[in-house]
Amino acid sequence: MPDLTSLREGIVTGNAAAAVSAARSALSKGVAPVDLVTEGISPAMAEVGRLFEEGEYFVPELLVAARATKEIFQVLRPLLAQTGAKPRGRVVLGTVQGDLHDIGKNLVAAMLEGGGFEVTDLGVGVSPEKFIAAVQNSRAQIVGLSALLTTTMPAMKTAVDAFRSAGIRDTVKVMVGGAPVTRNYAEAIGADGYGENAAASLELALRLIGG
Ligand code: B1M
Repeated sequence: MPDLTSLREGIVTGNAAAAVSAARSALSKGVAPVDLVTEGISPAMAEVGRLFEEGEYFVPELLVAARATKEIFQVLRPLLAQTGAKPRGRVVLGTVQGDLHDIGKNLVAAMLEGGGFEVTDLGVGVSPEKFIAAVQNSRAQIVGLSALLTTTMPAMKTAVDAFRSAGIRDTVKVMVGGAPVTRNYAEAIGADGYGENAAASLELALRLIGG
């Protein structure tokens, strides 16, 4: 596997142009798009999070790192999406109401697409009603909820309860994840599974559809 140091450095320093150029170069050398996610973007954002927690980075640094990540996704997403001919399954995905974090959710989307799923990504701050409408329209087998704040985790339970009230709970599997979310929490709110990271989420999604 070619060295992905300059890709990670581009993200950590918020140099989007350098990060995208390193991503393109790695792809041209045969690195699989999925490996760019797991070996490049994921560890780089973990490093950004560490620097933030240690007080070395502040919100502006987080934002430029997030922007660099998004620009790489623009290159990766079409490549990830074209890997499977017929989708293995359909997933509706979003960050719950009140929460604007989307980097982890985007990694999960990329990994699912790479694994052959058709993903409807509803973005951030998604209301239960919007999740319900998307599940009904797309006839998704799985709905994925992401939350990064302890204050927005309860919105996951609100969403699961709303799925039950709307009569779709038995037709769709619920997968949850995000840094503060745990397996116990997932069970407590009646979700069907907890994805610890993007790669584990793909395995989970395959399990949930019986694949
Ligand atoms: Co925010 N933020 N942030 N932030 N931010 C955290 C989460 C925080 C832990 C930082 C800290 O204080 N130490 C803290 C939360 C504390 C808490 O709740 N206890 C926090 C806070 C407080 C806030 C604000 C309130 C700050 C403020 O304004 N005062 C504010 C809230 C805004 C809002 O949402 N309403 C805020 C804002 C922001 C930015 C906008 C600046 C930026 C987000 C940019 C963006 O996403 N576009 C940001 C960032 C970048 C972070 C940290 C530094 C990094 C998050 C990240 O991208 N991680 C974060 C600190 C940290 O996590 N160390 C922090 C990398 C990403 C790859 O990991 O998202 O965990 P993660 O995703 C993983 C897994 O969790 C899992 O797979 C992913 C890939 O492996 N996963 C799933 C995620 N979703 C999944 C769904 C699944 C399955 C798996 O199934 C559906």
